[in-house]
Amino acid sequence: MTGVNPDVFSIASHFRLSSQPETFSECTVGHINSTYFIYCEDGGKYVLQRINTSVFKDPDVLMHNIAGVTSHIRKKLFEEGADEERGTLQFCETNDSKQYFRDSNGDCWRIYRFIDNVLNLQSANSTEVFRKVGNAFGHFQKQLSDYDVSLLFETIPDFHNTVSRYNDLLTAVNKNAAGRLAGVREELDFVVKRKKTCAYITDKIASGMIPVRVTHNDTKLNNILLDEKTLEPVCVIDLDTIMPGSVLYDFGDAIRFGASNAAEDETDLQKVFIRTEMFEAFADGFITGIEHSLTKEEIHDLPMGAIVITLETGIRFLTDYLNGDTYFRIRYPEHNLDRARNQFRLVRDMENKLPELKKIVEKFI
Ligand code: ADP
Ligand code: GN1
Ligand code: MG
Repeated sequence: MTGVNPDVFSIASHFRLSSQPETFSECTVGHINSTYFIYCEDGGKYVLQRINTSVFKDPDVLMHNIAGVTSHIRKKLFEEGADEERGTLQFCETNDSKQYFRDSNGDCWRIYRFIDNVLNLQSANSTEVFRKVGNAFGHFQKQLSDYDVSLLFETIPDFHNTVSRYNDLLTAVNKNAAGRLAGVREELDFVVKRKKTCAYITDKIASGMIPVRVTHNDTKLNNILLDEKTLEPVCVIDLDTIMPGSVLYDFGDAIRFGASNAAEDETDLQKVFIRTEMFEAFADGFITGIEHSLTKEEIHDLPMGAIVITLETGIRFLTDYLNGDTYFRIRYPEHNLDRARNQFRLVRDMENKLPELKKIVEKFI
């Protein structure tokens, strides 16, 4: 991690920080925003982020959502007697009391207080830790269960609408913008065969079979900070996609990333499979954390949630590959294709294990 962006200090000068920034480093975790850690003369630490405005088109709406949700969570932390400083994200305002700064290029920047003595994991290596992570995401969900949904804007319309993600893929196929279509026939075939699966959650929401809640929508393991010594969850971060949604999204996304035996871009597909013991640990923690307030239908559908969200993520990677890598940050030209293949392999494995996964969740009903 090296500091390369020469504008960091000048951007930081527009914010009310504890003292003068001395050094900074670039954070390479995360596919969407650009993140820098700033270290000040007095020991103060901050997280500077360039908001990806081609993904989040309206930064005002984005910051409105995060401000509302974090102050709600802060109240809950106070009531619970928990750590209000470390338990949720806190902004630093700009010198003119705004929540973000727009520079002369039109780029939008925000600063969070740095939460210290934490780490984030790229893969779950113990059921004990992953159970706690499940518990923390479940608790987060519970904390927001009385948040007024009407206060939330949709920061990315149809974010987890898997049917529209499927249609986006077909549009990308028709355009073939990057000329890569010939190389993805097998992957397309895999998706087309699962067209019906794409409608699984959307249909259930539309018919009222599963409720709409306030959901995080991006519950990968690296979006939760853990205490570096105890590995206890400290703070759920990356709140850009908090929107009305289904609990199946949050459960499913956490499983596809954390319960997989391999990273989401592992190319040795033999290594890509769902670890059922991790699935069970997360499910246990999540259902306990949400204080057993899931409906029977929701619990029953948790395994399908994991399949649909993994399929959806694969579809999104494949779409981006066909579009010429305009959305996700990549490290090499075939990165999105490798990610898509990986996700599809995981889908296939979960489909094979579906009876076993269903048996696991039935225990929690
Ligand atoms: P992206 O949307 O690109 O994933 P994130 O908001 O998840 O961006 O931030 C990227 C990374 O920066 C996180 O995975 C985490 O390691 C680090 N990070 C973000 N906010 C904080 C914070 N307040 N304190 C400490 N580290 C943070
Ligand atoms: C992105 O921002 P990050 O890296 O936490 C993406 C998620 C995907 C994920 C795949 C806003 O998450 O939806 O599931 O990559 N976030 C956005 O790793 O699109
Ligand atoms: Mg993130």
